[in-house]
Amino acid sequence: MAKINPNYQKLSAGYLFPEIARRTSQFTNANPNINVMRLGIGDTTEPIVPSVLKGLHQGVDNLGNAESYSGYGPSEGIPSLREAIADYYSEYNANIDSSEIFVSDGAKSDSANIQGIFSSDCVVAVQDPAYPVYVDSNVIAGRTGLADENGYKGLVYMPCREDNSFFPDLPEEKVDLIYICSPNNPTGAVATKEQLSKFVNYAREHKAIILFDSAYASFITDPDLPRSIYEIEGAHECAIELNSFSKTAGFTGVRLAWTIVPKACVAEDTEPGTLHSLWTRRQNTFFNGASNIVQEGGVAILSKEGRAETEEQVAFYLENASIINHGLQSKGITTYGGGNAPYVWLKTPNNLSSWEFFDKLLNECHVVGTPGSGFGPAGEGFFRLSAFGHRENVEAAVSSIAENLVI
Ligand code: PL4
Repeated sequence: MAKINPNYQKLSAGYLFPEIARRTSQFTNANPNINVMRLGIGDTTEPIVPSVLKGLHQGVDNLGNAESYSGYGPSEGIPSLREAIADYYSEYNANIDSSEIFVSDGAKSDSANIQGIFSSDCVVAVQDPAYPVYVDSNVIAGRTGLADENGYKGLVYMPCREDNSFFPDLPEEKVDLIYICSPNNPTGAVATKEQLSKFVNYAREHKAIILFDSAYASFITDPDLPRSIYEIEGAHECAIELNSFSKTAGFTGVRLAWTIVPKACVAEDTEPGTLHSLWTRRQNTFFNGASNIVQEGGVAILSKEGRAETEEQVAFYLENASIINHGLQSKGITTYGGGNAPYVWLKTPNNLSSWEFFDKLLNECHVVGTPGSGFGPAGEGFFRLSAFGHRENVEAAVSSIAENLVI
C-alpha cells in the first residue's frame, strides 16, 4: 500500500501567498465594483528592459538554425552565463569560479531543494520572520516536530525584532544549517559586514553551513553593505549563496536564478569539494537545466547595457518604497526597510494582530499586503508592503491609506 509523506500533515496552514490570494478573491467576489490595490506578493510589474528583451529574442533565434541550435544543455547552465555571473562577483571581490555556479529556474526551488544534500538530523536555524520556503522545506524533509503558536518544535527560531535591528543574535545552541536572507524578506533589513562576519565565524567554528539568500542584492544602493556573503572573509568555507534574476530584471515569470556552492565549502564530515559534488549530483539527477532561451536573457542582463537598464528599473521600485514609507510615516505608522530593499515592514497600529490589520487594510483602504505572522512567530504585530507595482497603483494605495485608514 502506498503511503504519503506524513511530514506534509505537519505543515501548519496553507502556503502563505495562495492564502492571501484566496482571501483577496473572497473580498473581490463580494465587492465586484471595488478596485483592490495589491502590495502583497513581491512580484515585478514593469516590462522587461530592451537589451534583455533583445537577449531573449537572440535565444529564440538561435533555435532557428542548425549552427546555433541547442537541445539539452549542461544542467549547471551555459558557460557564457556562468562566466558572466562569476565576473559580476569579482566586482565585489567575492571571487567565485564559474564552475562553482549552478544556474537554475528559481531561487525558490533552490532554497527548497538545497536542504536535501544535508543529513536529516541537522538542526536548522532560521531568521524569524523569514521567507516561508526555508521552514516548510525542512518540515517536509522531517527535520521538525509539530507546530504550535511558537513555531515548529525542533527548529531554532532566531528572532529579528526592533531591539536587534531585525538581524538575529547568534544561536545559543549548536545548529547545523543557518538560513540568512539579506536584503531581508520580509523586514527589508540589510545585514552589515560585521553582522555577517559573526555568523561566518560561528559557522566555521561549528562546521555549520549558512544558506544565504541574496535574491534582493541588486536593491542595495549603500556601497558599504555587502551584496554577497563571499565579501566576508572565510565565507567560502561555510556558505552557500542563492540569488535570482527575478526581481533584478522582471524575471519572476521568465524564471532564472543561480546557486553558488564553493569547492572550499565543508560540512562536519566532508572534505573540500564534497558539497559541490553533491549539489552537482543532485542537479544532474533532478534537473535538466534552465531554458536555453532564458539563459541568453540572463547573459544580456549582465551585459553593460543590461546592467544599466535593470539598475534603473530597480531604482524605480526603490522610489516606490520611498513613497510607501513617507505615506505611512505621515500617518504616524512606524516603518522599517525599503531603503535598500523592495519591502516596507510596518508595525501594526494599536497592537492589531497581523491578520486583523490585513482585514482592516483591505476593508477600509482596499489595499492588500502580507501579514507579518505569515513569515514566522516574531512577525506577529508587523505587516509587509511590497514596493513592486505600477507607480499610479502605489500612489493610489498610499493615498487611500492616508485618507481611509482609521487608527
Ligand atoms: C510568491 C527571499 C516573493 N509564488 O523567483 P525566484 O524563485 O527566483 O525567487 C523567489 C524568492 C526567493 N527568495 C526570497 C524571496 O522573497 C523570493 C520571492 N518571494 C514574496 O512575495 O515573498 C514572491 C512569493 C512566490 C513564491 O512563493 O516564492
